[in-house]
Amino acid sequence: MSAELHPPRLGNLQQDIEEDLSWHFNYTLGRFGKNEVQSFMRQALSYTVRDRLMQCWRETREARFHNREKHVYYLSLEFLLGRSLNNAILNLDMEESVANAVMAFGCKLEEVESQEKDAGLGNGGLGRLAACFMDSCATLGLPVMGYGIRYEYGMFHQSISEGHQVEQPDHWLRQGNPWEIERSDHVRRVKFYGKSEFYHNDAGKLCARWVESQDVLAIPYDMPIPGYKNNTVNTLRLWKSEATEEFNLAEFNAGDYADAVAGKNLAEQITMVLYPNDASENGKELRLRQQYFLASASLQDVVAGWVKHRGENFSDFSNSNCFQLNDTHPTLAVAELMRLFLDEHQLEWNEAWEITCNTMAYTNHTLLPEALEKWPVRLIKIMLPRLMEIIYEINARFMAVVAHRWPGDTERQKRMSIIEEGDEPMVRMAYLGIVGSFSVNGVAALHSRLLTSGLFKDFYELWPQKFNNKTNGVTPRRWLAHCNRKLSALLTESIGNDWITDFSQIEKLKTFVDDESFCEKWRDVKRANKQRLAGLVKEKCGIDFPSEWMFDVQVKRIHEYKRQLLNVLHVIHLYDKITRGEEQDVQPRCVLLGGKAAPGYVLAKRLIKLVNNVAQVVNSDEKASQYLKLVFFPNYRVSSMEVICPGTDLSEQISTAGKEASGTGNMKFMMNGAVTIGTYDGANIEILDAVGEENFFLFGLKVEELADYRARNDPNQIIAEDEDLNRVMKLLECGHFSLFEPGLFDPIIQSIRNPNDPWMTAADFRSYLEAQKRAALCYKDQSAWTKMSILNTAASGSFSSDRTISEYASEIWKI
Ligand code: 26Q
Repeated sequence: MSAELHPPRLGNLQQDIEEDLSWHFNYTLGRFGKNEVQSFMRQALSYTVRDRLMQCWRETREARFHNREKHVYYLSLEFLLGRSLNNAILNLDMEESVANAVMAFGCKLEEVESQEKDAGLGNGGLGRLAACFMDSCATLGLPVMGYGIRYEYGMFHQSISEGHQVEQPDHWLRQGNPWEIERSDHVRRVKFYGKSEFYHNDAGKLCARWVESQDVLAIPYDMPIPGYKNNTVNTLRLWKSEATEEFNLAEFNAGDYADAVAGKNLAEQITMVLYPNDASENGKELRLRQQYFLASASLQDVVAGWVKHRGENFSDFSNSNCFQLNDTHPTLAVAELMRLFLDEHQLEWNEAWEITCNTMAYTNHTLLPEALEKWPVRLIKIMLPRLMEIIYEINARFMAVVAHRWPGDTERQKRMSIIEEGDEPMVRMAYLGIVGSFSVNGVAALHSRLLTSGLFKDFYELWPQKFNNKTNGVTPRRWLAHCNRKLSALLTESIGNDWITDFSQIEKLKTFVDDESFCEKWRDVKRANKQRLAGLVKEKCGIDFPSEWMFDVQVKRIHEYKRQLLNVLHVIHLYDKITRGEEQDVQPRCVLLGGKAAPGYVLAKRLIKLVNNVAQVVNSDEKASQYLKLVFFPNYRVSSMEVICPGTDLSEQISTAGKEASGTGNMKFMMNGAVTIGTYDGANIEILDAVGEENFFLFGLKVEELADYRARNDPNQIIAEDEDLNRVMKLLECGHFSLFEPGLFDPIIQSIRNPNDPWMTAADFRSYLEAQKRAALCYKDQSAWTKMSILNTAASGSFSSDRTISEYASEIWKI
């Protein structure tokens, strides 16, 4: 290493980067040995790249502050960022020089990048959407800041033991996180428990205050969010909880020093772990504490900034600030902003309420009634006494509005009340969100329509103007430019490189669909990506995926409504067909399933076991394995999707119609040239509209048909009358996939045979099978398939999160 070191010079030439790497090895990391280069390159490089963001980060902040621009705050309990190093290098446009500099130290950039742990601070779609949105906001140069929680442990690590999911803690910060900067100068205090008290202020006004509370400190950690080659660096601020100094003061004074220090745990627990639950809420007190902790710390942060620069006049607050609530998880923000205005800044109710309602906007991400968040009044009363009073008052005034609009309609009042009455009165978080916001949006056209005609119908009748749709999108930087280098190069070679920031340009690809040499290049790229994926599958699962076979992929959280089961039934059907001698018309295929099950979701975990058992039988069958391979891909996460989606031919989006709010994996696959087999659900509908029926394998009952069908659904009869399904069920029921554990799959079998099966597995089986046959047939004609693949990428223009964010910016945020 160079003997004359100097502080980082921040140049972008290979030599500058090499020198800065040496600097960080020596001075930041204190690593002097040559043999330490391999192990510490990732960290040295992260600091080297981070240095180059710092100036832009400061300038972005200062420009925003000087211009007094309206700011948006994206409040989310989840930000599923994945890796940062690759993203920063891409956005700073320094890939070549970095790759060469790293090479000069004997390392390969791709390997260095893959040593970074994913920031897995989210469960799935909702958390990854927040991350894509942050990327688009920065790339569009919008003044948007994210607020979230710095979980010590992110989404659990999934390993598979004897076919079962085993959860292990994800201590992602263990090797340090070069992408965060602690900002102890912006600490906030968050109150819990205690009680409220009324008093007269200096002006003689009756005011409330929250006393005898147990406070927790919120320490902000800022992460840079670089825009794509535009010198913008936005901020994601994540809060960590810490005990206050006077925490357990009494015990300190009583001499119980050690016990008192141990007691700090209680405060520090708040941000310890992400709840790995992505649908049915489980009512854990700690989860509520997390939600309030985020809402309170973030709002205090924004309000304190306001007071510092504008003083106590809040009349312009809603023209300058907007909070976008990512589902109901942070909706206590509505009541918290009221508390800050009323108690800390002594505004009158009406003024405070008007500002609050004009500042909050709420996004809904689910139609499953069981996933609608509710918290016991009893719990909120104890944990957040002042908030509960404010929620009661909000509700009382809202009930008056309802009574005025529908005089005498007490049924409707009951239905719409923020407080659900009963033995255990509950606060309905979605209703608090709707009442306290000026905008309520769904995440795909169908979903938004179903919200206004179903779950939120009463509210839509009262305030139609609040409701709108913002169809989800994904960032083409990570989900194409970064993850699919080969396709990116081909795209840029043929249509230029504007598509990276103006994804509507991708449409130009259409003109190449009849260009044979282009099609050949397209196929070459797909083959290379399939080989890369096959390498990963071999490494993780020990199974060979021949790259000429069709790669059929379903990766997402494991859920009954997503119907991974339907996929498995199809695989069993293919296995049955091959083993009974009808292999001649089976298109050879490699089926990959992956995803995590919530640790308490027994049926979802059993499904994982089923996939593994079927895989065992199929892959070890001499004949079947000549046509069919099945794997369960362990620990599916953002960085695995970066390898999986470019290597996929067929994208499985097979939810029960009306259940998947949008889906976003569907968009990542489409961009990368996979063809979708899917139901008429969520954003699939918009994908289908964009690409045309002839380039999409549509199947299954539609929402409108389902309601009718449910009443007469008779799975047992369907099974009896469908020879193929009957054979599949027989294999399952005779224990062919559970030879040593009889009864293992009984709960799954029962769910298929259940006449009230909410997921309609048997009902959609035949139609799914037919769609699979069409897909297989089409795949045999490689030239036809390639055209479909090209047309899918070409039609994916509107599924960029840049388009989504532009709509949020102009229609909701007004920035
Ligand atoms: C709530 C309370 C307590 C504990 C956990 C939760 C919780 C956490 C996460 C509830 C739901 C989630 C995540 C939901 C989610 O990811 N929804 C998905 O959002 C995507 C982005 O809009 C959509 O594309 C998917 O259709 C939707 O399922």
